[in-house]
Amino acid sequence: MKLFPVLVMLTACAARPQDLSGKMFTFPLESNRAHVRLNASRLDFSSLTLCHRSFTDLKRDHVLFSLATPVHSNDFLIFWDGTNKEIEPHIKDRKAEFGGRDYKPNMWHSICTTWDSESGLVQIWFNGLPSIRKFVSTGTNIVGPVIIILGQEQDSHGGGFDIKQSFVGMMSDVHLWDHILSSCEIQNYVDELNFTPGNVLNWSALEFEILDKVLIENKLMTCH
Ligand SMILES: *[C@@H]1O[C@H](CO)[C@@H](O)[C@H](O)[C@H]1NC(C)=O
Ligand SMILES: *[C@@H]1O[C@H](CO)[C@@H](O)[C@H](O)[C@H]1NC(C)=O
Ligand SMILES: [Ca+2]
Repeated sequence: MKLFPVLVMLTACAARPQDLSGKMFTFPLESNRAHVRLNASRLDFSSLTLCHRSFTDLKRDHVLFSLATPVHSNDFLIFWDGTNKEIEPHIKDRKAEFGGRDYKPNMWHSICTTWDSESGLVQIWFNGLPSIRKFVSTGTNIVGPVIIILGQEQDSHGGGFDIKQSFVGMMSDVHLWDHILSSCEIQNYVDELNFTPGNVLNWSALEFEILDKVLIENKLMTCH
């Protein structure tokens, strides 16, 4: 009896875009299986901006966003390195390291990452504060049959998950654009004001599939 609505919801998830405004994905346990697979509306990027909010109490390494192609399993990866305490955007299997960020446990953090293939520069905006711009990879687009996964880090195209890099916690407001946002647009995202949703991944019209134990819950956790 209790199973029935869950099954209906899972079928609906895979079938058509859902408006996840005010909602979050909850990844409630450490595993090498639980993840969400997102469908992107484009498969060729000469530049991009990714924004997301996450909440965790993990102290170890963990993934925040994993985009793989058959050629590069870390074609576009956002990773927290728990040993060196730095946020690492990986692009085309090369990484940039951003240390000195106040990545406190048990609170929401918004992270936006921009990259463009012409300059090869990557920059992060951590809770709205911009980093320096670092060179990571230039020349070629991120292109191909992309597989985008939340909750697990891909060491191969769509697989190769490592429980010790899995994400446990909550994730929300994932947007991906095929261009670099202005600093004002990023600030609007960070402050949860009006902004143009991602044209590649749109949290208000998200196509996704949940595999194993990931829940959709309301994000509001404070009393108003
Ligand atoms: C999403 O992608 C999967 C394969 O990755 C595909 O089977 C599914 O039909 C796609 N869903 C939508 C709504 O496009
Ligand atoms: C995002 O989804 C919302 C809700 O469906 C829609 O109104 C909006 O046009 C979409 N934005 C983009 C850029 O696709
Ligand atoms: Ca890995």
